[in-house]
Parts: sequence; C-alpha cells; structure tokens
Amino acid sequence: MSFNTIIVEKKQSVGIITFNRPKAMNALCPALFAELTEALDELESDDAIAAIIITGDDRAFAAGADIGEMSESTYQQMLANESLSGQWDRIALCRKPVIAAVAGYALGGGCELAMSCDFIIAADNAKFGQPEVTIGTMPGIGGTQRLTRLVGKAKAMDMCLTGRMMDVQEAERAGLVSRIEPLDKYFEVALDTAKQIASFSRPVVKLVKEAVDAALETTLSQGMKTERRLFHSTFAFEDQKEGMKAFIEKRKPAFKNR
Ligand code: DAK
Repeated sequence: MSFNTIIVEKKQSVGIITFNRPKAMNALCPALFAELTEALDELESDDAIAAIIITGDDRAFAAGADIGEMSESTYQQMLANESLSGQWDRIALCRKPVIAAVAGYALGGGCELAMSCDFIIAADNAKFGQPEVTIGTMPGIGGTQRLTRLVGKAKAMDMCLTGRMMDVQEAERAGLVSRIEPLDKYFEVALDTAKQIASFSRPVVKLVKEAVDAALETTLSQGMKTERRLFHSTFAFEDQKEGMKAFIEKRKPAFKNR
C-alpha cells in the first residue's frame, strides 16, 4: 500500500497507520481522511492482521483538521460533504481492535480520531484539546459527544468552551487515556499491547469489543443483557474449550480463531 499522507506497515499481526504530514503537525486534510479510510478497509479485510495501531510523530498525533484547507469552506460545501461521514467515523466502525498511540498534540479532529479508537496509550508529552471555539467553530466529528462520555460533562464543557488543553496526567486521571508511557517507549508499549491482543482468540476479542462499545450506546440493563448473550456465545467457540483446557493443563492455549 502506498500513500501520501499516511504510512502503513504490518508488523506480524499488527497493522500500523502513521500520520505523515509532519510539517503541518499531521493536520487532517481531506486526502488524509480518504487514505486513512482506504488503509483501514485494507487492514480490516486482511486476515493476517488482528489489531491496528494509529499513531503520529513525537510532536503531534494530529493538530486537528487542516485549517488552511477548511477556512474558506461554505455551509453548502460542508453539508454536501456529509456523504463522506463514513470516512470520519471509519475508525469507530472498525471491527478489529484499534489502539491510538498518541504523543504530542492531539487537538480538534486529532483528539476526536484518538477518541474514536478503542483506547489511547499516550506518551508523557501528550496534550489533548478541542480548541475549535478559539477559531470560531466547534467540534464536528465527535468532540462534544465522545469526550463527554469519556471524561464527563464538567471537563468536556470546560475543554470545549475554553479550548484549553489537558496534559497527559489530567487526561489519564479523567479517563481519556488508558496508560502513560515515556516518550521513547510509548510506541513500543502500544505495539506490545496490540500483539498481546492479537494473540488471543479473534472472535472472542471481537465480542469483547462489541460488549464494551455497547456500554456507551445503551442502558445498563440492556448492556448487561447484551454482555450475557455475547458471553454465552463464546461457549460456541473451540477457542473457549482450548483456553480453559490449557489453563487446567497448565500450558499456553493454542487458539485457532474459531
Ligand atoms: N492546520 C494546518 N496547519 C497546522 C495546524 C492545523 N490544524 N496545526 C499546526 N499547523 C501548522 C502551522 O501552521 C505551522 O506551519 P508553518 O507555519 O510552519 O508552515 C506548523 O504546523 C507548526 O505549527 P506552529 O508553528 O503553530 O507550532 P506551535 O508549536 O507554536 O503550536 C499547536 C502547535 C498545535 C498548538 C498550534 O499549531 C495550533 O494551535 N494548531 C491549531 C490547533 C487547532 O485549532 N486545531 C483544531 C482545528 S479544527 C469535520 C472534520 C474535521 C473536523 C471537524 C469537522 N468534518 C468533515 C465534519 C475538525 C476540526 C478541527 O480540528
């Protein structure tokens, strides 16, 4: 796969997408959204890939939409672009686990893309924010919705209304980030984590992801029912038999993804 705004690599069973517009702090131009979508389509359909990492560079995961490209857009154009909404939500629609490995700035659309991953492993220099209000607009691809679900109303309002950034410690305390790692290690940790997830039974991983996602979409009692049914269905997999048998026999399981 060859792209201009991203780099796509495969390391064992992990697909890695790296934003590659370093001069513009990985600002998200339309070409990048299109390439990100194409890369995710390809990685999702590749049976050799079991988990995906999305990352940027040490200075920026992504500093938001490309303001230069967006500045002269009209209401009519924005509305017409709604047909591209599948691109902006492509990460969230991915059925394979997606980890955001974030260093530096994750602002505006950058923060929104990181939040649409399954979880965020961040470097100790990471900063998160929804600064759109400071440039006369507002979040448009999930900032007011995902951030509120992740960190609660008080912090989401604070960030969206003032545009202030959260440093990584605050982001971890608030529940936006799952782990903080030193800048020279965060990617390695994300890769090891993706490999660990990839070593488990793929259909089981898929159900786990589906169940956790359901928690944000439904009531507690409905979510509990969904979880119970998905739990029951793991007993239809050979991998459940193998996993438990391996535990009893004190050996590593050999999952077959079925
Ligand atoms: N767009 C374009 N260029 C950007 C950029 C951005 N968002 N962020 C940084 N750059 C460029 C700068 O212009 C500069 O370029 P040169 O001058 O060197 O050519 C270079 O990156 C380095 O930036 P700075 O010189 O500003 O570096 P600093 O270290 O001083 O500051 C910063 C770093 C990240 C704090 C600062 O650059 C900054 O505040 N950037 C803008 C952050 C921001 O406001 N982001 C939100 C953008 S709005 C949607 C799709 C997407 C979105 C919404 C809807 N749909 C399609 C529905 C998303 C919207 C947004 O994200």
